[in-house]
Amino acid sequence: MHALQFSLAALTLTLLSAAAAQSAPNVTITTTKDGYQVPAQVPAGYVHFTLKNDTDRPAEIQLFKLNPGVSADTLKSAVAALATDPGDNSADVEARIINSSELYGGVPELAAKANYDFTVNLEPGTYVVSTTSSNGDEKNPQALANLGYFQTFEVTKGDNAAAAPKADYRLQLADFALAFPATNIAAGQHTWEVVNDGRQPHFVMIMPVKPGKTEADVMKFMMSDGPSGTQDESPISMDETHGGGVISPGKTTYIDMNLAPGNYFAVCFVTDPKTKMPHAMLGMTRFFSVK
Ligand SMILES: [Cu+2]
Repeated sequence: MHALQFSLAALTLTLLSAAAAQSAPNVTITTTKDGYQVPAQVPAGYVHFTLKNDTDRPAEIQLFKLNPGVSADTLKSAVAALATDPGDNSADVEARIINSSELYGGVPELAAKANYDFTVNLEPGTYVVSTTSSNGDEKNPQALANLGYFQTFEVTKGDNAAAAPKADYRLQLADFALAFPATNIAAGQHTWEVVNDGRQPHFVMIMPVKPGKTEADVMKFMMSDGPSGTQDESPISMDETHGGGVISPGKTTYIDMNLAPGNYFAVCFVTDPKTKMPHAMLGMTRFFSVK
C-alpha cells in the first residue's frame, strides 16, 4: 500500500514536471534603431514571443512565413510598397503580400521602450520579421523594410512539444465581424485566444475610448477624412494601443493583454480585395468595456 502510494506520488511528480517542461520556448525579437534582432533558428510548435521595442518611437512587428518557392525579396518589395503610401492600390499591394506569405501575427503598434507577449504555433519554414510602416519622413518617405527592418529566420522541427496556452478570453475575427466574449471582461493581465475564422487575413487594434466620448464620436471620427485632427481632438487614445498583428485564415494567436477598466474600441484595417474598402467600413468595429 505504501509502495503504491509512493509510486502514485512519484508518477504525479513525473507528470507535473513533464507538463512544466512542455511550456512554450521563449523567443525574443528586439526592435533597435538599426532593425530587428532575431535568433537565426526557432523551434517549430508553440513558441512564446517577447517583442521588445528599444527605440524611442512606436514600432510595428509582423511575422510572415514565406510560401514555398517565394523569395524573401518578393515579399520585401510588397511590404515596402505598402509602406510608402500605395493610395488606392492598397488592396493590390496587400494581395501581393497575401499571395507570397502566411501571416502569423505580431504587434500592430508597440510603444517606445515597451514589451509585447504572444504565443503562436509555428510550422517549419522560412519566416520574416518586418513592418509595413514607413520612416514617417514626408519629404523622403522610405519603407522601413528597406532600412533594415526586414529579417529572416528558420523554423525547424525539434522536440518542442508545448501545448497551446490556456486562454481566459476568446476573440473571433471573421469576414467581417469582431466577436468578443459575451461574459464580462475583467481588468488586468489575461491571455486572449484570437482566432481568424474568416477567409481573409485580419488583425485587431484595440484603443481606449477617452472618458466622456461616445461610440458615435468614435464612428464620426473614423468616417472623417483620415486622422487629420490632432491627438487632442481624437475620441480614442492612440498612444495606448493593444491587440494583435495580422493572422491568416485558420490561424490562432494567444495574446497576453493587460487592460485597465474603461471603454475600448476594436478595429481591423485590412483592405477587402472586392470592395477595396477597409474591413472597418464593412463591420469590423466593436466597442466593449472592461470592469
Ligand atoms: Cu479584417
